[in-house]
Amino acid sequence: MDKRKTALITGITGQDGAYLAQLLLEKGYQVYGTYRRTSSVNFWRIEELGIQSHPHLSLVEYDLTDLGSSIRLLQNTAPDEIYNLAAQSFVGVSFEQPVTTAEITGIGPVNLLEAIRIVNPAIRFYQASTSEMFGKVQAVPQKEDTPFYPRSPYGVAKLYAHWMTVNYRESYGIFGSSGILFNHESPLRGREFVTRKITDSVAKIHLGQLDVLELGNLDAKRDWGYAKEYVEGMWRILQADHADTYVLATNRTETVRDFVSMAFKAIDVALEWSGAADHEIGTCKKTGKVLVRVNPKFYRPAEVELLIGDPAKARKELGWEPSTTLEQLCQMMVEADLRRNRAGFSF
Ligand code: NDP
Ligand code: GDR
Repeated sequence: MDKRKTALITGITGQDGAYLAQLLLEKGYQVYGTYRRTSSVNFWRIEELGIQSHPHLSLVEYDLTDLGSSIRLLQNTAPDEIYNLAAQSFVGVSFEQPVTTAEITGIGPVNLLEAIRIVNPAIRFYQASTSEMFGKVQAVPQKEDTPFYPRSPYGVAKLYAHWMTVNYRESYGIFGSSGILFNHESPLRGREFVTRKITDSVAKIHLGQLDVLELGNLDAKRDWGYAKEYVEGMWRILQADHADTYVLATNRTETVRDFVSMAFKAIDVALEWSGAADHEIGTCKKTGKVLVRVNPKFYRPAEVELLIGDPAKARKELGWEPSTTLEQLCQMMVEADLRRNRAGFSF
């Protein structure tokens, strides 16, 4: 039997880290997953997936901003593949903490690339690049050769890490690949992100635990897919013959407003929208009760108005194709949040 492959996942406490760990364990990998030291444990996602005690999963404390730790991490875990998912990943916060975001999301990956160069240049490296690098619309749909124009400190930091991955590939022959992933969601999505904020709030409204859902820009359009399918794409990217850059997306875009209506539909509530953009409201068609309200405090200093990706290259070269519809995804998320809120806890 072949030797068990070893994968290192940075950011296993996040949405993608948890799903990717589950996938790689199913594929027979030895998985090392990194987490940050915090004052309270943060393992709810791997617990929810039931993999926290898997015999082939080891959790390692690590901070991406530390070069020495990055070198020791690779020496101690000897991975065949690294999936760098760790990041300050919330676009909204990046406007408030641009320097921290640059250090973690921009420079952090370079610590890993340097560690690969020093410890073992044969390690395959996946960088979690993002559709936020496209930012201000330059072309529709966006694909691998669409010009970048990031609109947030997060997008700028990710673009730096993206180009550094390309640069290490071209300069040192390192197998460094980037997945330019469009938004992907799931019941394990953090509650600060808009889809999960919506599904969690809809569940709370249904259960009488919340009156009104407050949101920012309802006109933003996003290409939302299902995270579980996207981590399969990450794995395929590292199994390819050569290192490269791939877009993963669904090629469908909807507004935040559409997603809100969809989530309320999942609890049999039809919404009616009215009012000007910065004080728009969504009311229940049947009762007239206000259930959604725009609060400009959630607006961003600069917005990415429209994202829609073209995943043709990934389909052709990797055989990757998403199949879960946005309606199915939304339903799945509302159901999970109803279950959690009924049980009296929601992370
Ligand atoms: P999450 O925010 O859910 O997870 C981010 C992870 O990074 C967490 O485990 C977090 O740890 C960890 N982390 C943050 N800072 C550090 C640090 N200094 N050192 C080590 N670990 C750190 O993100 P997702 O799972 O949604 O996304 C995974 C990656 O993919 C991210 O890089 C994100 O930017 C990128 N991406 C995500 C997309 C999406 O739609 N989800 C789309 C495109 C790209 P902790 O739990 O302690 O905070
Ligand atoms: P995004 O995701 O910025 O695309 O980044 P987010 O869900 O935060 O925002 C999507 C859109 O919704 C609008 N919006 C709101 N957003 C939040 N969070 N909260 C609100 O109340 C709200 N109201 C409206 C936003 O303005 C935006 O237009 C995500 C992250 O996972 C990144 O790490 C990743 O790289 C990209 O997706 C692709």
